[in-house]
Amino acid sequence: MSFRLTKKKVWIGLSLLIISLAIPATLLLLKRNTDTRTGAETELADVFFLPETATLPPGQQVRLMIDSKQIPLGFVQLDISFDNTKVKVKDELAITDTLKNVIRKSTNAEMNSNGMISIALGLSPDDKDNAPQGVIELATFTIEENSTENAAAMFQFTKTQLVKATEPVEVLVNSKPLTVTISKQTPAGTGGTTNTSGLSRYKYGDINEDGVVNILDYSILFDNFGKQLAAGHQFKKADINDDGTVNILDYSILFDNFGKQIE
Ligand SMILES: [Ca+2]
Ligand SMILES: [Ca+2]
Repeated sequence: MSFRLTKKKVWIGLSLLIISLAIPATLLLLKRNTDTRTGAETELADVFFLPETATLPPGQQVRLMIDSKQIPLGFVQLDISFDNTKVKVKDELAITDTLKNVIRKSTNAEMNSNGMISIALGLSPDDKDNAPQGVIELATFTIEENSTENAAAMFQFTKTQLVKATEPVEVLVNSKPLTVTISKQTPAGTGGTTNTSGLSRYKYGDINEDGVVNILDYSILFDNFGKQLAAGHQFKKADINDDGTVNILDYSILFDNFGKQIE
């Protein structure tokens, strides 16, 4: 009799033990799922324009860029609003072939009457194993002033939806607007020569300081892209803005001055 009681007690004890172990295990699993989700959300992609600021006139070619970091992209939808009483888009959007399926693309007439640029692009099924990632140029367009007076305008992202190529998950996006200044005063130095007024030539993208910003400077920047160059490094000047890393910001400065003579 006493043996049976003991056996019963053992069973109860075991059951309690299993339950008490199961609760923390479940909690741990739940926590791990939450952690995984939080981890995914920290992968921020940047959506931006190059250059980041423009002064009109004359017209300025603008590149619509994404830096998806390590995330392969399968689908991108972007809406960009602008004040069509101050600026206008010249010609049609030129879409690159990064994401080959053009699902939606505003026409020139739509953009200028609505003050809205809308683009939706998708990965071609043929490219499924070769989805773009990192710094991607999505499209280019040219902007012109639509005002006879000095003015300021912005191109702002009103919708940014990026979807991973590998799973139907949205990527969080950090977007930066394009700031446009319309200055009706004749800009100085339109002859293609930039006076450094005491600053080193490399600050304008002339990395090898031979007096012109060209493909040689580009190749130095390209070779050192992503690197942190120590003081005294042979190509330290590829870090044009001196922020410690050769990156898209330096590329942007070089791009703005490409072809110019630097005095
Ligand atoms: Ca040069
Ligand atoms: Ca830099």
